[in-house]
Amino acid sequence: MRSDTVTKPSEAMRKVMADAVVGDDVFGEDPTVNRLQETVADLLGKESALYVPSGVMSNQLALKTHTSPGDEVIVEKDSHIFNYETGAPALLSGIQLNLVPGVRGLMTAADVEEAIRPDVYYMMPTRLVCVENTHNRGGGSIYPMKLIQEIKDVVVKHGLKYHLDGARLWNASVATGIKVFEYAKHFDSVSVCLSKGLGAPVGSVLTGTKEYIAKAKRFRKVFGGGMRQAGILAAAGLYALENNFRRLAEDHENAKAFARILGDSPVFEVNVDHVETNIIIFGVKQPVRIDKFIAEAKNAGVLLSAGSAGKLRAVTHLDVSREMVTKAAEILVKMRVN
Ligand code: TLP
Repeated sequence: MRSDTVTKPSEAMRKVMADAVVGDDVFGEDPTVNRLQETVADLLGKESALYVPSGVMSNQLALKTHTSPGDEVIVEKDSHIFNYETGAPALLSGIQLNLVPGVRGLMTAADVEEAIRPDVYYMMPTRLVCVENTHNRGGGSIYPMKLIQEIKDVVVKHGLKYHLDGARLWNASVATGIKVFEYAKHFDSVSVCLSKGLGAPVGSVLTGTKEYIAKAKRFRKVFGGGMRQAGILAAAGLYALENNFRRLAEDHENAKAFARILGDSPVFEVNVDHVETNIIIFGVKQPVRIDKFIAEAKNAGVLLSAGSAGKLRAVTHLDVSREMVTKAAEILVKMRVN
C-alpha cells in the first residue's frame, strides 16, 4: 500500500502488450501510440495529446511549453510539482515556483490572485497556475468544480495559463461522477497518468491544443523522451483505460474501509470523511518516528510510505483486495507503537 504505482501488469494486459502493433514513434509511425494519444485526447476533449514516459516528464513538459526562463509559476505548497519533481522547474525550464498554501492541497482563488505578481519590470512575470486533482499529499482530495472555475476566472482575468496535474484525475471522476472532459475543459493543458490507479506499468499523457502539443513534442525529444516502438507500452495504457478505469470505485471503498478500522483504534488519527478517493493520510497519536514506524510496519507485513508533515500514507489499488486492506489495517492496529 505504499503507492498505486506498484501494480504489476496482469496476464491479460501483458497479452495485449505482446500483441501490440508497433512502429517508430519518433517518426510518428507507431499506430498503438497514435491510438492511445487520440483516445486520451478524445476522453479529455482536447485537440491533441502526447504520450510520455512519466508523470514528472508530462508536468515538466507542460511547464516548459507554457513558460520562458525567468517566469514564475503558481503551485500549491504540497504539490507534486514542488515536492517530488527534483527541482526540475529550475533545472529544465529556468523558472521559479511561487507556493500558495492550501487546505488538504486545495488553494483558494483569492490566495492564487494574491500570489500573482504585479506587472513591474523588477519582478518576475507570473505565467501559469497549476492545480493537482486529486491531490496526492492532500490525501487524494478532490478539487470541487466551483473552485476550479473560481481559480480559472482569476487565471483568465490576469491573462495566465492553467495546467492540471491530473495524475489521478480518473479517481476524481469516478468518485464524483463528473466526466474527465468536464474537468479538463477548464485547463489549457492536462497531464494524466496511466501508471497510477489504472495499473499500466509505464506512461502518462499530456493534452492541449494542437499547437501546444506540437511545441511540447519538440521538448519531449529535448528531454530524452522520444521513444521508438513504444506501442508495447501504449497498449498497456489502452488496456488500462478500457478495463481499469471504472473499477477505481472499488479502491475508494477499500480506502474508506481501511481508514474506518484505523479510525476506530485509539492509536491512529484519521478523518474518514477526508478519504475521498484511494489515498489515506493518517497520523499516530503517540509521538513516534515515522521512518521507524514504516520499518516496523514493513516487518509486520504492511508496506506504507511517508505522507507530509509527520504523517503516514497508504494507497489502495487494483493489486490489493478488500480482504488485504482489512488485514493490513488490523495488523497496524495490533502493532505495539513505541
Ligand atoms: N507520485 C508518486 C510519488 O512520486 C510520490 C506516488 O507514489 O504517489 N503527479 C502526481 C500527483 C503524482 O502523485 C505523481 C507520482 C506524479 C505526478 C509523477 O508521476 P511519475 O512517478 O510517473 O513520474
